[in-house]
Amino acid sequence: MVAAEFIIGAAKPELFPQETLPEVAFLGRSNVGKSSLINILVNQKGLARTSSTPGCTQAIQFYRVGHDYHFVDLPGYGYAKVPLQQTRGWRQLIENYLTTRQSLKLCLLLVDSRRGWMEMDLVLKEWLQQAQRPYQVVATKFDKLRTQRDRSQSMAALREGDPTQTPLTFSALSGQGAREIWQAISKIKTQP
Ligand SMILES: Nc1nc2c(ncn2[C@@H]2O[C@H](COP(=O)(O)OP(=O)(O)OP(=O)(O)O)[C@@H](O)[C@H]2O)c(=O)[nH]1
Ligand SMILES: [Mg+2]
Repeated sequence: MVAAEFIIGAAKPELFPQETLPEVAFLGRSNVGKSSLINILVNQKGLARTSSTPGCTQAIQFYRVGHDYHFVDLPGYGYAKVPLQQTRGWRQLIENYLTTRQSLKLCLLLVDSRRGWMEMDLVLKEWLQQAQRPYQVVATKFDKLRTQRDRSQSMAALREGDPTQTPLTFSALSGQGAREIWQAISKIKTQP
């Protein structure tokens, strides 16, 4: 068990905390389950705020996880009701973070296993590849796929969208997949 604590919600780069620990960033559409995944990984239900209303996480939320990592909850994208102006601000903030952050060691790119790759996911994935940012695809809400056939189809579609990856599966309901995600995180160096 690790003790995790909230550091800051940063709506501008000046507020990003010092790069003292290697960082794991959680990226994906609004409502895909980024905050829920963080809570399960650190085993603290209310640490990252989750909501059935998309667009819940606005600023970049930084958490310290034990003495080993920062977990970074990035605001979700692709939610139609967020005003365009806000979308632009989001892009700038995220791009700033992703391009400048030296302590960022791993991006977990979350994709809803029922929906598969959406346009913005693919844009972000290609962006990560070009920026040479190491990333791992995580298929979320896997509990919602009831049959083996649905699960296989979902995985096949995810692989097709990114043949370089073996997606990990995750369910925040059961916790299934958390161990494998921790294994992926543990591989990053413990030095910034
Ligand atoms: N069934 C199921 N529901 C999930 C799972 N993960 C998240 N949810 C639900 O999906 C909704 C959104 O989850 P969040 O973790 O808040 O999603 P988010 O990606 O942080 O969303 P934003 O902060 O808006 O970008 C909540 O109602 C969660 O309870 C899962 O694995 N299975
Ligand atoms: Mg969130």
